[in-house]
Amino acid sequence: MQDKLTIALSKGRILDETLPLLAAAGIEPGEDPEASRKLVLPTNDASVRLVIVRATDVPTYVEHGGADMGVAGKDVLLEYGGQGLYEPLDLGIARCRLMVAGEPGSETLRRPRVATKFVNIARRHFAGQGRQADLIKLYGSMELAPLVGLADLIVDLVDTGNTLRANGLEPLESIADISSRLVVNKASMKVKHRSINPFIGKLREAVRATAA
Ligand code: PRT
Ligand code: MG
Repeated sequence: MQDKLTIALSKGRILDETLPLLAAAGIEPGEDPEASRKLVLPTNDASVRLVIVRATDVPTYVEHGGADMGVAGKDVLLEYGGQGLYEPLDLGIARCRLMVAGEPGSETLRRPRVATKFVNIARRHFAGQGRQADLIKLYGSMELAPLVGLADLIVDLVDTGNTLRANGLEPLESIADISSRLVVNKASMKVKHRSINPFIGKLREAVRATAA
């Protein structure tokens, strides 16, 4: 018997870049997930369905069994933390860097105020340097914070650097290289390994073919 598999994805760049890999692994949604308002999407494989969740909710769904598998940015996984998930495959998509940024000269401040949505990552980063920092949690538009005096530095994702430049900010330090990962629920990995292992194998092949 075929195991039923639920895969959690988020709209936007992760969905855009995951769909071609899923297609190469033989899985295609019945309708365009980006256009659809449905949160549960059947696929051409009757045993596989996609669920659409917020990017930051993917680890929660997968850890607690709302989905067997999911695709999440390494940034989201580092911030989420914990040992509750398997992370068997780097999909090599949605690449960017987690960086400390600010106005030129801000790197030397003794006790910077740091605005970020990645408070756990930022706390670990500054603590690891033995540096004091006051963290300010934001949910978006981190680049604005230094411009209005809310913070001295930000910790944010940087791809082309255009957003930083457009706001007079500079990348100051790199924290981590980011790409999206396949994550798997630990119980599913045991109970449904007959379906999940071949699926991971096909995805791995698709990633390899894309990289080549
Ligand atoms: O949008 P929502 O709040 O629902 O969730 P989200 O913002 O987490 O989702 P989404 O789709 O924006 O990002 C999903 C994942 O894509 C992230 O978790 C990262 O792993 C990855 N990713 C890759 C990026 C970027 N590149 C990226 N450039 N996520 C965000 N950005 C943003 C960045 O925050 C900054 O505002 O793009 C801006 C910088 O881009 P450049 O090119 O101007 O440097
Ligand atoms: Mg976003």
